[in-house]
Amino acid sequence: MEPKVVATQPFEDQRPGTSGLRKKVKVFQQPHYLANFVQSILDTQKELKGGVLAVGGDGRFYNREAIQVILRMAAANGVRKVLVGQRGIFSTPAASCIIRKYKTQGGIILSASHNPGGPDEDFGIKFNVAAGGPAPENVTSAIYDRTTKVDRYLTLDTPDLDLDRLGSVQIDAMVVEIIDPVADYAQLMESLFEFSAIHQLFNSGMFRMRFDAMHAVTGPYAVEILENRLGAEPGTVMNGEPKEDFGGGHPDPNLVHADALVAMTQGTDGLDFGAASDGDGDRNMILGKNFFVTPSDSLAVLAANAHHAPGYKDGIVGIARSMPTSQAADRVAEELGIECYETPTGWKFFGNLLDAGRITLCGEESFGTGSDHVREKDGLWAVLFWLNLLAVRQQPVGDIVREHWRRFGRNYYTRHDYEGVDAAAAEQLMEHLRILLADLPGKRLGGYQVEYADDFAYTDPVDGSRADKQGIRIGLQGGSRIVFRLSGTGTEGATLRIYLESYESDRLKVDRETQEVMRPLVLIARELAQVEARTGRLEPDVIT
Ligand code: VG1
Ligand code: CO
Repeated sequence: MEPKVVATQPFEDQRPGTSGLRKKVKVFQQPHYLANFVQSILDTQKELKGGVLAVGGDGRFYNREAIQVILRMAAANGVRKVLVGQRGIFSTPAASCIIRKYKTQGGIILSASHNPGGPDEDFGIKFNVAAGGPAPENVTSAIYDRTTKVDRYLTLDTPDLDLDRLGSVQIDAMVVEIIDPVADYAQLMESLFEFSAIHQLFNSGMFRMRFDAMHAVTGPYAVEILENRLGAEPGTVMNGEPKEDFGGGHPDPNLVHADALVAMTQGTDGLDFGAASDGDGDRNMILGKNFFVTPSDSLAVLAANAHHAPGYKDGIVGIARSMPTSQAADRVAEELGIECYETPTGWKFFGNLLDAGRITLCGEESFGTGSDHVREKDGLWAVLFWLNLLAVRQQPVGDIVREHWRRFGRNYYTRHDYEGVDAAAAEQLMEHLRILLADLPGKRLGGYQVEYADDFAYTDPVDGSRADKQGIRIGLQGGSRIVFRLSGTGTEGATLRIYLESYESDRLKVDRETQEVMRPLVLIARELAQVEARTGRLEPDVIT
């Protein structure tokens, strides 16, 4: 069949952010908008021609339509074969698993992650490379450059495919294989964790848990793994039915948006364990009875206990954390005598370190934890890792973390988000801070001496590539830090993130209330950045 050549014009706003291109659904629904971006991927990623591509998404509104567009364009552009998740579903970590396992030349993931879904909400698309991870900066730049010039795209006049039926079909010369989105991923999880020990824990009659899939993509994965394979009682997975609008909720696993789950872990009758994942299944929240594990602590605890899980029994080679993530993991790395890397925000920066075998574990403060088993952060993986740990150590979540603090000290940590701020005002606030930087070192802020202040820049130790302007970092004496960044995933206005960290080495002072401990730093940060004057906001919208 001859491809149909459609004339088009560039859109000016197709630069990928922290994790792909994210816009309102209405933006994606404009004629040619999605097609332009997909053609730009196909034009720049030459190995896709004659190669294999994985395609799937988090099931949100517009997922199915987008997949049909991508399939026709892939066929018209000479892709040999596409692996598609049944019903158009792949969680982000499962997509990474599929790309690696079947050695595809890359994958297209459709998701706006933790952002809400529905006709008036968000959609997103990103390209993952053959190693399974999000495209690195040079690839996203090439795709973006192409979007500024693209003047035609190729497609075919073929009917929609039935995405619900497993098996192989063809679009012209291209094979489309519709596969079970869960099986390969579940098998990978079985190879990493001690399923028999977790099974026993679930059947001990002494352990009660819930997993909140938030009506997002992890529902079918969690039901298969936790209930079917590990024998958790039916109903352990709540909100397990993926919905196009996530049931009207915000599929973001944190104390604010997963409040129903949080409530179930509280009180004398609280659950022993609660966990949740986000829209596309790459984030995780871990709760114990009356206990919230910060993502930064979670990374550190998993690193210190990795040898308890079969997949990591020989130990870990190194750790990486994104810059705003607390330095709790650094202390574990130091004790283990392994390297700890500090990278810019976004999982794409971990790819080279993982590929080069320099790190085994990595994580971000934004509820992201992962390892070299795939090239994305992985929500259910983190949950299973914790369950493995609980099964082996036979201790409550809170005890494990408190023990960790007594051993390593505690990095008190909080993030304050100001959402939907005027974009120009947010840029000016950052600019104002940049101007202050040079004079800060040596000065006193509140009771703290400033040790360093910079706009974080990163040189990748593997390929030497450089990323500038990755956030304002102010290091205070004693290991405390204030970090300012603007979000690169939002679709409306700007989101200002203020990350605060305070280190406590005194073993007797590690059980205090976080917001109370952080109060002085919060005030310093607000004053320094002139938050109220510049944004009109007295308090943040979300505190995590
Ligand atoms: C946020 C988080 C970042 C994460 C990114 C993608 O980015 O801060 O740590 O990697 O979301 O997460 P930003 O630019 O808004 O701060 V998600 O679960 O896509 O997948
Ligand atoms: Co996500």
